[in-house]
Amino acid sequence: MSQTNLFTPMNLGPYTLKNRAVMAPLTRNRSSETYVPRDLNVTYYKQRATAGLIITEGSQISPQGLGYPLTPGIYNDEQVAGWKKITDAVHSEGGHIFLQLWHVGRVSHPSMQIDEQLPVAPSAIKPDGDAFTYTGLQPFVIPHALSTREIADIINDYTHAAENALAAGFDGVEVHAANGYLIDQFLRNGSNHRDDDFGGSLENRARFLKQVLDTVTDVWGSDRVGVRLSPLNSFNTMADSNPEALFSYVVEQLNAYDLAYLHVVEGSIMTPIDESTSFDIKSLSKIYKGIYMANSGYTKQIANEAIRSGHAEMISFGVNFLANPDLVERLQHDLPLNTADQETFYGGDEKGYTDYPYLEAVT
Ligand code: 8OZ
Repeated sequence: MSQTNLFTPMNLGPYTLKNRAVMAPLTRNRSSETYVPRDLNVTYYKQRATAGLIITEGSQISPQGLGYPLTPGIYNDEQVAGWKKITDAVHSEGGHIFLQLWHVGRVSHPSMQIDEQLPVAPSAIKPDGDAFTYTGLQPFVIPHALSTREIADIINDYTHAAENALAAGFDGVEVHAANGYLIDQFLRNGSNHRDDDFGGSLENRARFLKQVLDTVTDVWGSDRVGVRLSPLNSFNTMADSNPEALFSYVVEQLNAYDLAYLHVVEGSIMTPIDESTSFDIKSLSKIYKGIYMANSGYTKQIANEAIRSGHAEMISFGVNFLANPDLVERLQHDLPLNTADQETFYGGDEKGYTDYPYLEAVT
């Protein structure tokens, strides 16, 4: 009997995916100066359409959601038209593509905001370190703590962005609730000190995520919406007093949504895991009843073990997809992988973006 592995097709919501190897969302800072996807971005995504599923780089839901140079938006018609070229190209290759909906919250800088306004957050707590601005690194500032009225406005921005993603021809959307951005800032009590309905108890801290999911699933139907969490990631000064309790609760709540998938960053990016509060992250996949997508340092062998053991149904690959447009074929046939060039990860042109060679070109 054949065994399910990374290369076995699967159903995801209404779709049949060619395999379970997913291109993870990767910020590449190569949109136009008006945050519109360009032809260079079309080539990049088209090259990677043999992934079972592509999840795009984070796309800000509003000008306020911006925190890094040249990341593409999904809040105006020009951006929808730019993304449409990408979804058409990926579909023409038989691929599937979800857009990642992103709001950075406090991980921004007044120089990146309309009228030099303060970045927003659940509470007026500054992250450590510097923002990446158009004039280089600048220290983070104390963000503006959102009023409940302003929170409602952001939920409306999510609705609008979700509608735009539908108009742009995506197959679904992933809600970015990971890596220290706005939704994660609400979830964790290191960044959320509110004493209203959006802070304090686990129920209250999860309320913003649930309101986002309520509206996004209204637009898309729950089976075309995924969500990404990073329970152990300390990037962007994320901390929680009891991440196991928090994320066990959140994942239980997600069961009720019947989503396309839950995507978990099981490790940390950029910064080390806080060992004092870490827990057995694999336990979350046991709590979750739907499709679980695992991320962080998976090789073909570990991916296949995870699928075989029932830990995960799908595995996402970041750096390896960045450097190997034909990653699926290379993994399938145990062929060598291109090495990723860190210098060209964030910003630049086609170098380190669309010029990684395919196997045929490897001698
Ligand atoms: C690295 C650099 C900039 C942004 C994330 C969107 O961590 C990001 C990101 C990663 O999810």
